[in-house]
Amino acid sequence: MAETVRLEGPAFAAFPVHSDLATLAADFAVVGLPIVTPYVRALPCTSASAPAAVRRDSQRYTRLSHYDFDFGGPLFADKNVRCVDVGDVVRGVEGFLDYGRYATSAIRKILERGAIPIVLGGDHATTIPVLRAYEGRGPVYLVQIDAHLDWRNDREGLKDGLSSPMRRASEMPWISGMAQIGLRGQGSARQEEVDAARAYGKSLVVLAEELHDEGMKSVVARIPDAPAYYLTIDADGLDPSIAPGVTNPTPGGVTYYQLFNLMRGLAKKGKLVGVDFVEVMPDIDVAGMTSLFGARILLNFIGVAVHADQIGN
Ligand SMILES: [Mn+2]
Repeated sequence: MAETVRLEGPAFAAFPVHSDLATLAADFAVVGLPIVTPYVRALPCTSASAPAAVRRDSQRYTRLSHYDFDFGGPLFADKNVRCVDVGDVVRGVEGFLDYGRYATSAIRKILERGAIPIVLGGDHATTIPVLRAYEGRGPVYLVQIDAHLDWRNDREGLKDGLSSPMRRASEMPWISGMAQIGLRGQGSARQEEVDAARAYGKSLVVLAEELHDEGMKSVVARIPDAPAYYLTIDADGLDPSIAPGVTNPTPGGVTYYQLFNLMRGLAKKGKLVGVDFVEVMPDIDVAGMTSLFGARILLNFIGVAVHADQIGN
């Protein structure tokens, strides 16, 4: 069995659709992975519909030749940047872990074709099969925006769920370290998870309060230099005033310009090799603000890579 990739509905930012991964010829490939962790004791999760919501709201950002004041010119700098939407890796009757294997296979094919994955989750379990696809492409430094540590070894016996992505990443030899930015309040972590992250020794934890005190530029300076950075954005890491459509809205989160400055700072240090935006709950979102934010910030990710001359000609 192999994964099936297909798009129903509008493409992200009206990009061309190209679902045949074997013949992909792109700099950036948007892909939806509607992964939802099957925890029994958990709040309802509707992130399976998030890729469609982010794509819907991305239609507002299709004036790519217009002046973008956040970039001092067009978002893609009038360069030839090949962006496609490959669609979603289709969910069938297979189980959670088998679907994860399909996701890894799809991301691996995107990387083999030389494209940078722009991943629409899914809950935060999405990041685990995505990072597995980077095996052999390390070292990759992982940067996480999140309210939570996500370091549970397992929950309900499940090791690849949304409470465990950073723990699983810590076990991948090609992941050289991680910065965890925006932590605050309560999540699934207990003292033992905090201790485990500390014992790992390569996790730079930046509390939300520290970020607000010192500013993102100072935080970026603390992130180790690396040849490659992968960015995972949990919507609940953002402030709920700009991203309310999450299971656990927690005051004090990361702002738009902090996240934007993080991307620009990372692009000066190393190559941006992938991004995901996860944990959006479209059914409890407010006027689509969270999916709209996701659409904008993922376009910014592409724009930052282009403006840093990493991509395009
Ligand atoms: Mn998370």
